[in-house]
Amino acid sequence: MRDALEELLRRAEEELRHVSTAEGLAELRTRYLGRKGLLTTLLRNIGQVPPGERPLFGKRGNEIKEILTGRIEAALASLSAAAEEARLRSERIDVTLPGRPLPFGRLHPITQVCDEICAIFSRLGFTVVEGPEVETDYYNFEALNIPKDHPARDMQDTFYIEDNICLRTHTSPVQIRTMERMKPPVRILSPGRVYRPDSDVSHTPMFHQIEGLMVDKGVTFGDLKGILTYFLRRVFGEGIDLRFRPSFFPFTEPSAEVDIRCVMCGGGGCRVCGQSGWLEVLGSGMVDPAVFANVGYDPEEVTGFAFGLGIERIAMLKYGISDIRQFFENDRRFLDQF
Ligand code: 2U9
Repeated sequence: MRDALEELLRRAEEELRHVSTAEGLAELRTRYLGRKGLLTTLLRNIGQVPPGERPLFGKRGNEIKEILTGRIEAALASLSAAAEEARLRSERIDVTLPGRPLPFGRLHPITQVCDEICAIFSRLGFTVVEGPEVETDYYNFEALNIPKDHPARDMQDTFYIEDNICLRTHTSPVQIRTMERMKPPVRILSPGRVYRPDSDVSHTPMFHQIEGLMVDKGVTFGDLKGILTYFLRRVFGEGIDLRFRPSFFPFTEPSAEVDIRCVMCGGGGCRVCGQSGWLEVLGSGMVDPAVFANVGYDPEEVTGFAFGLGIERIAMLKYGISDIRQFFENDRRFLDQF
C-alpha cells in the first residue's frame, strides 16, 4: 500500500510536468485530491492496510497531499505571473515616441468679422449686449413700431414657434430690452443669430446680424454719418467711396441705407452690383419717437441713431465670396482660407 502511495506521487508529478494551463491544473487537482480523487480514495481505504502500518501510511498520505497541493498552487502562481508578464509586455508604451500633432482649430470667418466689427465700435464706446433668440411678438415687432399689418409680419418672413412667439428676425429686441433696463446715454452693439425663411445664394434661414444703437441728448444724423463712415473705412479701407441713400424702416425716421462703391468692378457696373456700381452694406436711421415712447424714453429729451448689418454680407464683400451657403458647409478647404 505504501508503494501505491509513492507510485501515485510519481505519476502525479510526471503529469504535472506536462500540464501548462490553469484548466489542466484544476482538472488534475480534482482527479487526485478531489472528494472522489485518487489520493482521497486511497487514504479512505486505510482499512485494508495492516494495522501496524496505518500510522505511517496515514502520515505519508497527508505529506503527499501537501506536496501535491503545493506543487499545483506553485504551478498556478507561475502561470498567472507569466500571463501578467505577457500582458504588461503587450501593453508596453514607448514613451519616447513623438506625440501625434493635433490640428489647431481656428475662428470661423463670421466670428472673425463679427469680432473685428465689435472691436471697431468698442473703441467708440459701444458695449456688446446679447439677448434671446426666441422672442415674443412684442419685442420682435410691436415695440419696434412694426404694426400688425406690416408685410414683415407675414408667415413667410418669420419662423413662428407658436402664437406671439417667434425666432427673432433681427437683433433689435436686444436694444429694446436694454433700453427698458437702462437710462440714456446708451451706446450698445448687439451681435447674434437671426432667422428668416429665405434660402438662395445670398440668404440662409439663419444668419448673423450686428445692430448698433446710440441714444443721448442731442444725437444727430451727423453723428450717424460720422460714425458709420468711420466704421466702413476701418472695415473696407480708408479709400472707400460711400453714399447715404434715403430709405424707410418702421423703427427709424428718417432712414438711410449705406452703399459702398462696388468692390468687384470699382463702380463701372457688374453682375455683383447689378450694374449700378454700388453695393448696399447696411441700413440705418434716427430712432423713431414711437420706439422711444415704448421703452419709456422721452422723445423730446433724447434722440438716437441705429443701424443694422448682416455679418455674412460684410464678409462676402470683404473676401469676394459669391455664395453665402459656403459659410455653413464646414468645408475646411473653404474655412482654412481665412
Ligand atoms: C431699435 C431701433 C432701431 C436697426 C436698423 C436697419 C436699419 C437695417 C438690415 C440690414 C441688413 C437688416 O441684416 S439685414 O437684413 N437692417 O436695415 N436696422 S435701422 O434699427 C433699430 C434697432 C433697434 C430699438
